[in-house]
Amino acid sequence: MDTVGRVSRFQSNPSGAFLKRSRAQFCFAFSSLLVYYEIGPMNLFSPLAIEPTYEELFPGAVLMRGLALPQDVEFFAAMQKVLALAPLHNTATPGGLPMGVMVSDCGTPEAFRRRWDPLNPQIRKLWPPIPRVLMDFSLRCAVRAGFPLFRPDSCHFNRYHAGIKLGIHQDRHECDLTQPIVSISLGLECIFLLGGMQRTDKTKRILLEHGDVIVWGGPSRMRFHGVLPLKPGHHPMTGPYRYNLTFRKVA
Ligand code: MD3
Ligand code: FE
Repeated sequence: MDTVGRVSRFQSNPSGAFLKRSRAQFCFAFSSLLVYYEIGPMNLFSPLAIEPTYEELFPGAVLMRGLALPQDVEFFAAMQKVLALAPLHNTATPGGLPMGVMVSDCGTPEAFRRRWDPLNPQIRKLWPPIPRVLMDFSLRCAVRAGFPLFRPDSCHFNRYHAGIKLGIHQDRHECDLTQPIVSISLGLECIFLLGGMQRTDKTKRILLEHGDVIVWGGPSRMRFHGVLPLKPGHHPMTGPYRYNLTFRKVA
């Protein structure tokens, strides 16, 4: 398998066993003491026991697997609150074709005005603000990856289901390209394609799973990228969906 992903992450576990991030547990009562067991090789079944990685895919592109896991419930709840105020909607490709990905956004009025889409005139309401927990986390991700000056003004949400993909593209509509983009994956896994500065450059395949974070900055900010059609599946938190959150400074 030449996809960068699960295999390399889990091979580094000392037990050598293939570990899933689900948790198996049982309890029993023993002379009025409640005894609590986690089943598994050592304690590695606990999601919190798997350390995040720090992988520089290319200069400026840092993958931190599992970094969002300890706060995944909080982040998902914060996103759901935003989506209640700014519902997911369909979008179109630059060529006007319908895209399968459902999207929504939050952020400042300035960012909203910069992004306002004449093709989607029904969206007139200003965006809700970026929830505090998400803003704080995105700043910490950027600092870790070497971008302490990151000041996002918006967060864009993508939701995928089985069969939905995102074609190869560049993100070049933001004003200040010295600002990185921070991306968080939640829910079903996907295979992410990371290319070069030309659309036709060969791409690297990267498995992105629940809780993975990537920071895109510096010389990697303009790399072409996309997502292969999602495999059907069920995730305990997100059901049949994969969500991706991208924090940006757009205005
Ligand atoms: C690489 N989203 O919303 S996030 C997008 O998984 C987008 O939904 C994908 O591409 C998704 O524009 C990928 C990762 C991402 C975001 C920005 C990048 C990768 C990037 C900018 C430069 C290079
Ligand atoms: Fe993109």
